[in-house]
Amino acid sequence: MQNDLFDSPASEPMQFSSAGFLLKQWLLPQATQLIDEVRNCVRLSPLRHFTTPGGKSMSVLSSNCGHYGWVADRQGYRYQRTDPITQKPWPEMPPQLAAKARQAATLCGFQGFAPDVCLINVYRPGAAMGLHQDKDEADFSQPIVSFSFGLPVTFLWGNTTRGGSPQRIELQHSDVLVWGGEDRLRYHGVAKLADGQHPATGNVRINLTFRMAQS
Ligand SMILES: O=C(O)CCC(=O)C(=O)O
Ligand SMILES: [Mn+2]
Repeated sequence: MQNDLFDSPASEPMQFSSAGFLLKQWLLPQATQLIDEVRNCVRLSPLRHFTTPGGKSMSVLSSNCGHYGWVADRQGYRYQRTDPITQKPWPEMPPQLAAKARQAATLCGFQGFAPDVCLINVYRPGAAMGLHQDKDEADFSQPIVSFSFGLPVTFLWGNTTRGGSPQRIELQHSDVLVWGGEDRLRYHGVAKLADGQHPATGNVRINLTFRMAQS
């Protein structure tokens, strides 16, 4: 990737896998505004630790905005229209967030991406996400678009089956990952977040994962 001087946003995606792309600092010009939009959403549907079907509390704090939200509980993993805490629909996906997700997908060669879910993940130091596949969506022909804000973290990029040592990708504030096609069901995760402070988010990392749950 040719990223120019002075840390300006990437104009070209960096391809790290057959159908996996990294847009370095691509959201930098809009980051403050986009983070404010996320803050508004979590005022309406608060951050919470989901419990896995196995009964473990996830270390990441989560919420959603959009037509659907991803939830986990003792019954399993699924998408639903209402927030189990508020019993109300999830907050509307802020149009500016949806537009940037769609634009990122297009830039990486995925046309027609219209996310109906934005899973909001907030990592505090010590939080991590184990290797998993995103496979609760109806249509795997649509990509995943993932925004990172705040503290840096190591993203783990595995294989389409469990096992092997994952590729490590350093993610920074305002980076975007897009993966789809033959890489859509890759195992991926996030290493434990190191302590730190970031001017945009304080001592957390915010991840937004845009998906099309229904085709
Ligand atoms: O935090 C990240 O970068 C990844 C999040 C993720 O993979 C997920 O929520 O499914
Ligand atoms: Mn995932």
